Formats: sequence, C-alpha cells, structure tokens
Amino acid sequence: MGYRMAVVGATGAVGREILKTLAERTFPVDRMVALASGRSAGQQVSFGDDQVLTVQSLDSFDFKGTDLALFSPGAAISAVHAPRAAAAGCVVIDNTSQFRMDPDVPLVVPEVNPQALARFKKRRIIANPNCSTIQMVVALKPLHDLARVKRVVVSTYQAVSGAGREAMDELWSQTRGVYVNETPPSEQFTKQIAFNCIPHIDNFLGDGSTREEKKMAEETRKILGPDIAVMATCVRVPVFIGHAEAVHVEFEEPITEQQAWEALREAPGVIVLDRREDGGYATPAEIAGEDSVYVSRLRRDLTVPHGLAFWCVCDNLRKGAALNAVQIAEELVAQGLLAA
Ligand code: 11C
Repeated sequence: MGYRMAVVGATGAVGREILKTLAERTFPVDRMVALASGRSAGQQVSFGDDQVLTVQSLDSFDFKGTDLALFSPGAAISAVHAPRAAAAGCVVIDNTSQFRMDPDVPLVVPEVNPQALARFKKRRIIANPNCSTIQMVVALKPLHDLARVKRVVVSTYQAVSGAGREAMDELWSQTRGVYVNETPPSEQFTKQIAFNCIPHIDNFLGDGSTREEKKMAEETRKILGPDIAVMATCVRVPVFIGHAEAVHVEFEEPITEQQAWEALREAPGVIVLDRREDGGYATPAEIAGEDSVYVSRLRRDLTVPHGLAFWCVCDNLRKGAALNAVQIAEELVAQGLLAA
C-alpha cells in the first residue's frame, strides 16, 4: 500500500533532491506527480530508476485525491497553494519559511521533536525548518537533554546551493571568470561570491540582523525550548553544497567534554568525527551527499560557566531540506497519522 503524492517545486535543487530521497528510501508511493510554476511545466524530472515525470502546472492542479504533498517552491507560492492543497484533504510538508512560526503548524526535526507532529491536524501543514537550524538542533538536542542549553552563539558558513540552482551557476561562472579576467556581474548575491565571503543571507531587518539569523533564533526556540537565547551571524561562502557552523553553547548545568562526546555518539542523525590532529574533522566537501550531521572540534569554552564549542557540517540539500522532509513523512506513517 502506498500514497498518492505530489512534489511541488519539482524542478528546483531541493525538489529534485526530494524526489531522489523518496526513491532511495523506498517511501511507499502509489502515484507521484511533479508540479512547478507554469514556466517550468512540460519539463521532465526523473523519479527512481525508471520513471520520468512530466512537470505539471501547480496553478491548475487539483489536490483532491492527493494524500501527501512535499512543497519547496518559495514562500510566496506556498502561502497560496499549501492551504489550497490542505483544504482539498492533502497533508502538506512545506520546506519554505511561510508557516514555520505559525502556532498551529508543527516545525519538526524527527530526531529532535517528533512529538510535535501530533498538532498538524488543525491546518494539515507541517513545516520543515531552515537548513541552518536543522543541523544545529540535531547536534544540540543530546546536549540539551544532558545539561539544558541556555545560550548559543553561532557563526555559519553557508553553501550557495541554499540560495538555489541559479546561485550555484553564479559561483561556477564567476569562479571560471576570475581566471580569464572576465568575472560576470553578481546577480544572485549582493557581492562577488567567487573567492569571497558575504555576511548577508536573506533580507536585512531593522535591528541590523538578517532574516536568516532571526530564523535560526526563532526556529531553535520553537523546536528545542522557548527560553534558549541564540545569536547568529550567517555568512555565504563559495562552497557548492554543505553548510558549516561554529557553535558556542552555554548550558544551565555542568557538562564535561566526555559526557558530550558520549551523548553525541549515541545521538540519532549525528556522526562525531573528532580526532585532535591534522584533518581529524569534517568539512563540507567531504560530506556532500551524506545524510548525517557531522560534529567535530568539540572542546570546552572556558569563557562562560558551563560552556562547550563545536563545529558541525551537513549537506544542506539533504538533511537540511529534502531528507528532513522525507523523514517527516516517514514519521507521519510511523505514528499512524497519514491515511492512505
Ligand atoms: C540559505 N538557509 O542557505 C537558506 C536557504 O528559509 O528555507 C533556506 C531558506 C529557508 O540561503
């Protein structure tokens, strides 16, 4: 028995990864429909080893008879079409920022707060967190269970794929252009991304922070605990796939490095790669295509009473987006919340 499914935003970087992940994990699918904006309708995307799907227009698609839709089309499009799908009886897992802070929409990372799923029935929408939040809360959860996280200071090093396929193309063409003295202008980013770092992801807010930084703080509180203080600086770096984060954590209670190591080694979705020697840590180039959150450079932070610092890296398109969405679907099935 399988589900009648749709993937919305099927031609984008995350949409394609969702199709690939569903097939790899043999999610039970009876019928798959690929949807995108009218401009992409007619394109073809592959699903599994043997299916080629012709992309249909989202605008004219009737969600009646679709059990589950995984959305990744951009927040403005989800704002219109996710409630429309839900009203037609479809369960929506939305990968955009549109519904994340809605109190009636659970924001779920299955390794961290699977119990939150039970609240999805009011709107029939479940939100997938931002990629930079997901990897951080997966690593923080086992430590929070041990000693209660009080405050987090995080600096991110975010791959261009977080900004979509055109952004990946821009890094490629600018990098090549620098060598031949013909650097193309920046269209996807506010400054040159090749051989550079840009301390600006998403729009600026009135207090000098950016929306990406605000998302990390608010989403972490919604998922892990309402009292956790988060200060984030989010930076775009010239990496194609794999976000990295330097995370500094202050805890309510004492916690030793040994306790933290052991808890992280046991934690679902986490791989500790931490040898205190040259190369004994994970980097984005090595973990692209992997499912886990890699934790390295774990050490004490002696500048606060109960402090630890670590480095974590994760494939932002997989666990940061597509895989987490598919794991939410799997969790819905496991909890008996998804009728076929
Ligand atoms: C980036 N984290 O790397 C963003 C992408 O709120 O879903 C995901 C934006 C979001 O640019």
